[in-house]
Amino acid sequence: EGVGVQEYTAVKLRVKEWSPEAAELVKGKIEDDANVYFVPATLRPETMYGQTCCFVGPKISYGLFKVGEKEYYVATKRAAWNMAFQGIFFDSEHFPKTQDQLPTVVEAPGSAFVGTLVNAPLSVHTQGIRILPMETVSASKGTGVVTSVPSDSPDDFATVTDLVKKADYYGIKKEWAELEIIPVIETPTYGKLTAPALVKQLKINSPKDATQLAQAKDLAYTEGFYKGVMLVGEFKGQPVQAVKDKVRKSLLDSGDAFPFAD
Ligand code: A2H
Repeated sequence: EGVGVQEYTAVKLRVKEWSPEAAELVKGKIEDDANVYFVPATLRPETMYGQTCCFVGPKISYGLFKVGEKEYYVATKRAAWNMAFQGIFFDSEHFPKTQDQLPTVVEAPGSAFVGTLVNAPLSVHTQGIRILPMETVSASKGTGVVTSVPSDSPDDFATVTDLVKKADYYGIKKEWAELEIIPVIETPTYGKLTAPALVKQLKINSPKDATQLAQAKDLAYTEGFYKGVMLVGEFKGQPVQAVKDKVRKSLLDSGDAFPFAD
């Protein structure tokens, strides 16, 4: 964003099954019993119950970075470099002096990972969710990975709608983008599905309607934070404002997420 620091929650989405292309790429490069995680950065940890897929930029370059014993993160090189400075995967002894010294085992465009099945913490879709393409992911923000909560993020809803409509064009299976969108937060103005309501109200037709999407995003965020009530999970029935930090802490404590500043 240029100025200031965002305090994100980076959620750990463990790979259950690689896309055929990614399976080829990682073959022989990582242990058979390694844990690999996509690590989307979010500002709305309280919405993670509603994750239905996870986005990468198809043309953005990603790395698989070794972060520990048989443990790897998928993110942009820029994000991995930031993580190194935040002590997320380095002791001072092995600190990389340049980005080229990051422990990168594979580098590939996001498109190579599309179709990969990951386990998303807190999501009601416990069988896993798919890695899917989102053209509007920014390479210079967060980790370059964005988990999708179409109930509460207008950007995510506009993108999954487009993916379902043009599944063949995107080279995906329609059902990957069509997981059920469950209500996560209720607000007085937009009801139980804030993002779909706003996308309809502002007549947003495409993930590229940047101006209306920015407006929808602001409205959704403000309404959700100040007037939202949780409809699922451990804090069901409680105001978002009161539980946002509790959901975050719970994800951090269980080891399903880590703090990430950018
Ligand atoms: B949020 P800010 Cl439910 N490119 O998480 C594009 N978008 C990115 C990104 C990137 N590189 N990295 C993170 N994001 C998204 C949940 C969510 C988010 C909901 C509602 C609104 C919302 C589920 N997606 O964001 O520009 C991530 O999506 C709207 C503020 O750093 C992250 O939080 O302020 C948010 O944008 C970070 O946006």
